[in-house]
Amino acid sequence: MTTSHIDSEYQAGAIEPQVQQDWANRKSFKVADTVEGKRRYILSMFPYPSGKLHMGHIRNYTIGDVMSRYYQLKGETVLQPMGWDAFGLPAENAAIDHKVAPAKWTFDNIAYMRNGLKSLGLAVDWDREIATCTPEYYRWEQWLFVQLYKKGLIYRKLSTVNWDPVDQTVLANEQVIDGRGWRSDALVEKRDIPMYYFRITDYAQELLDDLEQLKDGWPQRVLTMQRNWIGRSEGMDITFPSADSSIYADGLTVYTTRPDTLMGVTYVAIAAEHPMAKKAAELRPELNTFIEECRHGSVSEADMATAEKKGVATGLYVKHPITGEDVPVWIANYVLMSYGSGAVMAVPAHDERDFEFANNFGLNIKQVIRVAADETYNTTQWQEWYGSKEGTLIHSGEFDGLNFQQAFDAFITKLQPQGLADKKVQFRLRDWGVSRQRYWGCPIPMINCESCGQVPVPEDQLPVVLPTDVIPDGSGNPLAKMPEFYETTCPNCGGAAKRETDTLDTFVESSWYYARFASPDFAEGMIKPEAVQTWLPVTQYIGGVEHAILHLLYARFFHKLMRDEGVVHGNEPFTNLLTQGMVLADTFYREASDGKRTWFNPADVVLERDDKGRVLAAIHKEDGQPVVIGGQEKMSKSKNNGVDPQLIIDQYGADTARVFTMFAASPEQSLEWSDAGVEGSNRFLKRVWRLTANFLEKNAEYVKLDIANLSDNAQDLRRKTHETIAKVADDIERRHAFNTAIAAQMEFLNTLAKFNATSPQDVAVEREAILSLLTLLAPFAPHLSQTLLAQFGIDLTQHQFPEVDQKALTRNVQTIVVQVNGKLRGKLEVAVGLSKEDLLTQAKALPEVQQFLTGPTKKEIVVPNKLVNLVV
Ligand code: ANZ
Ligand code: ZN
Repeated sequence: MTTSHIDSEYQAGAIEPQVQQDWANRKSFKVADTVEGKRRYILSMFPYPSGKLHMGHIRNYTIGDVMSRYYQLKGETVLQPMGWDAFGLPAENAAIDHKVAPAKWTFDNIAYMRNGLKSLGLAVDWDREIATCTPEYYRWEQWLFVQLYKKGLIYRKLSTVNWDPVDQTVLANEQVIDGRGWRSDALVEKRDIPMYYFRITDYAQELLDDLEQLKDGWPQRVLTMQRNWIGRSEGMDITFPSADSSIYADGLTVYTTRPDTLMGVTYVAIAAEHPMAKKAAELRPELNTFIEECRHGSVSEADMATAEKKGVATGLYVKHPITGEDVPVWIANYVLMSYGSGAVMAVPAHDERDFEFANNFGLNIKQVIRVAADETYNTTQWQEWYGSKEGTLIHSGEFDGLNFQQAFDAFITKLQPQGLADKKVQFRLRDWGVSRQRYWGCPIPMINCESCGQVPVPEDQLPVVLPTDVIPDGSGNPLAKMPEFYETTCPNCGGAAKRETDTLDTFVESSWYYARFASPDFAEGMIKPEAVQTWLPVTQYIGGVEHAILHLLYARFFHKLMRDEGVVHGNEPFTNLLTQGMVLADTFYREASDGKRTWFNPADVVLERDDKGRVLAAIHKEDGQPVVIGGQEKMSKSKNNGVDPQLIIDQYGADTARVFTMFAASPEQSLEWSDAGVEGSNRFLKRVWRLTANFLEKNAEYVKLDIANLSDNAQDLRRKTHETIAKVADDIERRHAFNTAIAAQMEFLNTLAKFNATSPQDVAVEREAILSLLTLLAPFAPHLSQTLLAQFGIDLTQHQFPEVDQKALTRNVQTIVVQVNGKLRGKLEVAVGLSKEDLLTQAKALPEVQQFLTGPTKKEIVVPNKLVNLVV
């Protein structure tokens, strides 16, 4: 049945383009919007079109592709789409640097990267490709925005943001590094500007509760990160009445999770933006210097906790709610206006931040919780107790001796009737500010009218199209300078009005693309209802752990928003999640006298090794001088240790790149790049090729397998074949251990290579083994598999994963233990099913047994398939 002659050597460069063309011609991976039967949606996080594929992409997409192809072989219909997270800042920066419109830059990059991904041989339905920067896509995002705005789930408010005075934009907390803008390095200021917010806090409890539904499909670590980010805490609002209500009437309400420490409060700290701080500054203008200072620096909680504790006394006092004593009020840089009520009851003895602050300013420290048995304490001991709710109250008057819960109840009982305390559930999660003062994003579909205020763009006027022939110059948002964009009429009163010129955070696009893939061309709504039924939720999502918090939380939130809008069903978008590890590579550098390091790409460095292969030194290729070996680090621009995957694909072929990335580490682990590993993977594929080519050369005749008539050798090979099938299936399906799945195939290949067929039935078994190996390998090296299987008349795209033949797994030889008086004395290798008599004869004949048979046997026990015990 051999169809054509193949090269005796593996030529990836020759076969891969052909196979890819074949898939494209036949649309092998196209799936319909509605499908009956077993189906699966496998999604790898879509890329940002930066212009370059990196190893992280290769890893991410190969994992998804291995899974997709595996389940296709199992007879399922698999949706594996690909698209582009196409809005965002880098396009604008490129525009500024190269004077090219972000749209052009983006689409050029997409074209280039699409070719790169196609050369990797992904089983993607390319007819479903989407780019989030197209009006066909974002029009539905605008539609949802309008619905949510009408429902009150989106609102506009003035809010304090990180403002980069050089880039003229709002920065996210993570874009502020040591108080400076991540790109401009400018000192960040705080500014109050109107922004649109998604009311994600309305869903905080549900986002928390539904994590329970994900506990079998998501990594524990990611669930914990989500839980901590949502940050539910149960505590108490406690009010400290104003000491002089003629100055400040309201008193101060603080949020605390440790009301048991109430009697240890020695001052109250407020945020610089707190109304009481403003009041104090009116009385004492010198406070403005500090308040102004707080306007710089980050609004991130993590930064605030670690920054040096700074503050000023306001000169104002509040009354302790229990004792009525005056408590000084300080403005402190570690108090966030956006959390709780922007005020903290400070207990330096039991809170680390308060302790640091009190020490800096010589404030009282009063211990009120006793944790250790004896009462003597020192600050080192306090350190250990921070955060502990274990102790009992001391120095707390009538409350002495109570534990945490008792104290909680006692303070509520005492203060609630006076309106001074209330139980409170607090979430760390804040509403999601989505306005960006940027050009290259989805226009916010709102109109600002002088007389009507904010008016949503009517549905029949959607989409609000972003002009694409714009080249930003770095000074603010170009949309705000384009009357042809912003001039409009108010849909409400018909008067002249101004379009919103802010665009949406790009996290909004990536929050629902997974759903759009189900029916990417649907023009009547976000998703076609039948496609929702067929494809959602995503069965398996794959991506970097760096997205474990924000992206996944926003996507989960969007799923619930869309559910409540009737667009999707179910509560969660991603049933199973796999987070892949980082890709690492060697680093090399030289250090100048001022300590500045220059990093060299591994491709420009030669390693000198001793005869055992140990690395002795690293030498720069060009100047022949040594460089320092910096160890393995995450591939990054800053360490110049990126390996361009396209070079690997060009040199060795996509199949080698795929096998290497899957073999070098299990998906959750870090993957260490190594040239030797790439070569090893390539050698493996070459050996598979050669073995198959040899077989085809020698065995043109097809022989039907007859399992009843196999030689021992053939039975052994057959057992290995079916053991490997079972192992690879289990590794892929249950363990996601793609590396051991490949290792098992390598071992299988070794067994196959040693097999020497001497009869037509031997050849039949060998053929079965080779076809099985080629099929097991197909998810990893599909081009090679498809080409070789074709030689057997098999079309990979129609092929099935082999079934495990349980009969093949049972050994025809088994080991029987021989005992004398219950002690192990020898072992027998015998055919399965040997008679009792024959077993006994063989056991007694063993020399190592005979020496213990000192007399006639009194009893002879045979446990079938296991042991013989001779009693003398
Ligand atoms: C007194 C106290 C004593 C506190 C103690 C802690 C330990 P979580 O658990 O994360 O919700 N806090 C309240 N509002 C704050 C704000 N706006 N900025 C900074 N810190 C704020 O944190 C709750 C605790 O964080 C609260 O409990 C409060 O300090 C502080 F031994 O109150 B605690
Ligand atoms: Zn109006």
